[in-house]
Amino acid sequence: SVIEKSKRLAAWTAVDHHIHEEHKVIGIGSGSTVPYVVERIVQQGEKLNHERVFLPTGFQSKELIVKANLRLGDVDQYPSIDVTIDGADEVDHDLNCIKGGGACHLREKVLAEAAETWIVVADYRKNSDVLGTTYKQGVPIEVAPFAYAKLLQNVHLLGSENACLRMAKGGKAGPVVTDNGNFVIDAPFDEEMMRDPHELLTKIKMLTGVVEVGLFCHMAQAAYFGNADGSVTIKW
Ligand code: DER
Repeated sequence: SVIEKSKRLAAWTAVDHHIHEEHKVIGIGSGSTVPYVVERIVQQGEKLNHERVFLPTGFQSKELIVKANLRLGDVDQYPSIDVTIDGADEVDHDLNCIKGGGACHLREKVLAEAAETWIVVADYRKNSDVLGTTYKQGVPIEVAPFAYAKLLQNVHLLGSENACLRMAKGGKAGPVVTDNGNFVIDAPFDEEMMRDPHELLTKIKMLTGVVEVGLFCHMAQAAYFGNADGSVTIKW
């Protein structure tokens, strides 16, 4: 499909621009775009990849690394990462991202912060101006299960009347449970609040029981978007 082609285009271009011989410790994000990142890295050859270690941002990311026969590493052993490449749900004009559509944003943010360079890859649907314009499900917030009901109230008071607990769809009754054993609250905020994502991030993060917030502000060095016409848009 056009969207899959644009994901591959973004991922291949980002790998070609940012993953070179000297990069040995590489963070792999989560979602449906990063498989194309791994695909392109594998094409750099076994010899080069045998000298590298790849750190996952969750179960799906780990499976991707293992299935590609790449060397799996642990962030405990490699706290400093050369490059991490990850997807996003939406990217604004300032490279701020909504992340967490896949409920992996805690480990994603740890590996994003630990990386010398953090690069976002996405299809054209994610290329936005103000967050919340295209990704309407709300800011994903990973929360401690014990605190979720109280947090829902506090997130409502903060300005998200429609905030709700993310329920599993099919295959499991009850809420989505993250790789860390936590719940996710999706909290839509109005455009006014989404125009200052860093301010919003700070307010949400201060609420008791919040584990991590799916707003990645001032973290990306560049974002690559594949377009339907076969071109690539790079924001930096
Ligand atoms: O959850 C995340 O942050 C993932 O990176 C995900 O949102 C990216 O989505 P994708 O499937 O469009 O790459």
